[in-house]
Amino acid sequence: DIQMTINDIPITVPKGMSILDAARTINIDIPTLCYLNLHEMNINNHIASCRVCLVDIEGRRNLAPSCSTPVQNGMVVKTDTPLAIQARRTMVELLLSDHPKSCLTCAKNLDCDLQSLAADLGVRNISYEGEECEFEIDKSSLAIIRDPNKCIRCRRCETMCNEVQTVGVYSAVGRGFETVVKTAFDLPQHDTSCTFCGQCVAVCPTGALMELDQVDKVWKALNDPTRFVVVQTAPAVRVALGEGFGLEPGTIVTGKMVSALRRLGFDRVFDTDFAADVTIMEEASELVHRLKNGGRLPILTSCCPAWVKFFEHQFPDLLDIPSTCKSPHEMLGVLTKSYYAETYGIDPKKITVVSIMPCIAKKYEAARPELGQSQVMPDVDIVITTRELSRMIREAGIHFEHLKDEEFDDLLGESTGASVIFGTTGGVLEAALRTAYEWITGETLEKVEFEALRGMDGIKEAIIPIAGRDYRVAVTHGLGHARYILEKIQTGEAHYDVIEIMACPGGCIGGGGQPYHHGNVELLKARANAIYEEDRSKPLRKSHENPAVLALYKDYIGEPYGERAHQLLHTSFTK
Ligand code: HC1
Ligand code: SF4
Repeated sequence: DIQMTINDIPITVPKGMSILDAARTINIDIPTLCYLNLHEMNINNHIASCRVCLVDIEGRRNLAPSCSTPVQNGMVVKTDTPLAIQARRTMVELLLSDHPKSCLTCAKNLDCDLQSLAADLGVRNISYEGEECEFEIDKSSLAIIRDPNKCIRCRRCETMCNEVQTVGVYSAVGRGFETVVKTAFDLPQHDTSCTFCGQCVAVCPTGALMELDQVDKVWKALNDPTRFVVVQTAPAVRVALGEGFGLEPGTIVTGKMVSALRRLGFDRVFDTDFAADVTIMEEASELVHRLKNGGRLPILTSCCPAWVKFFEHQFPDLLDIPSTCKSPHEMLGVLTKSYYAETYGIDPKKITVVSIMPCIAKKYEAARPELGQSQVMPDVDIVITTRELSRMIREAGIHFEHLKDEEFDDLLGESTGASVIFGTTGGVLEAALRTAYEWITGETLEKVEFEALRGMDGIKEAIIPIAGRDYRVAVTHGLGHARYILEKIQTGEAHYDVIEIMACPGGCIGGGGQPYHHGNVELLKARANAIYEEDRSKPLRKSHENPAVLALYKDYIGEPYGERAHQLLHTSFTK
């Protein structure tokens, strides 16, 4: 252990800790900008480029960046000397000198790290005259808008994309004021191997990386009297939406969210969770089918569109192993336009399906041509993120915190605890095991919690004995971890039966469309705990017990994994 003082407070901290983290142990927050460190997931932006976290260390001539300077025995650190504070202010002034000043109309207004830092440091003048750049804004993709003019070269996006996701879309080019983070060969984002996971957006401190805003499209549909507008909400949205209204991370707002959506004018409010239960019916059947017929294992979950795009680009030789199930929100879309429409005699062409997702890649997924009946009638018409929904609720002047809880609409609104846990890493596999166990053994599974699959470790593995056979299963989140495990499968070093893969750290709760996680693991844990709490509160916790799902199969689909199920609920992948 190391003994030292920070602002005259003596502390003992472990060797190797940074001064920044040491200060946080005694509730002293040194401002940061480029810093990004998700300790448990081994995510760290080493770059120390912004120099905003400078501190005074006794006996040293220069100020030191606290994020990258390790603690030492006897160190005497001051975080608040006039010199340190002035140096930080200068750094921010330099950043602002060539930054657009259009804060009022910036999509990141009031949610921007640079803006709040300038406010906290009381920057009132910008003493340096920098020249603003004039880069083209990249609007090529259906998911991400990239405005290099707002880039402050912190390179968090680069660390996220290159080291955590191992996709390698970005790199910094140029020197000094001319430096900017760009795609390789300056290609439009759409033409790169970007998976649209949105993790670069989740950690960008400014408005340089944003989701494609589709709120206007939703308002237009809602105000078109000829449209029957249906909305569905993903599992992870209900444990994060409240943050947009000042509620604690991990507050469950399912009922308020439903109420808000009705007030916004949606004709029906459905739950993606219903379709997550359907997904389990299909995926567990597919697993049993592969086991009976000697099909290729492992089976990989296919509900995360960023992960799907990743393996299409990076592992084309493995395209026969993912489950062919569409993702739950796509299933809910197609079921609305078939089962629901036929049951109530509504013309499916008049239905607009809007998905509220924690995810940016779902925007791109909804536009995939195979996910719908021709381009004319996609399964899902518009996708907006959790953040976009909070903006809509605010635009409508709804006092979210004061809303009374309401229930989802019938037919596609009922769900089990198994579907709720889809929203956090390990949940899809746990849900599938709850059903597969009972189907394979014919016995009741008493203990539904699979603890080994829970938590924030990047790769989780377990051996699950079912009816005399040991099933080797794994869960990964973060695409780098997926790559690691898939490469082992390619070389034959590892053998599994089932693997759950999610692109975002923490799974959907850490999605690129959620209130910004800023790389805070505690926040992700609070959301995950809320997901498990919601699961525990449900009277039914196994997908195959959902009465509305059983009715769907009895009245409309027939056998799970049968002919009609294939037509509606399954898809294919492209090299
Ligand atoms: Fe997800 Fe899914 S869990 S992908 O993580 O399978 O986005 O929440 O909606 O579709 O159900 C996201 C979350 C979500 C789908 C489901
Ligand atoms: Fe990389 Fe994901 Fe950002 Fe695409 S969306 S650039 S894959 S981090």
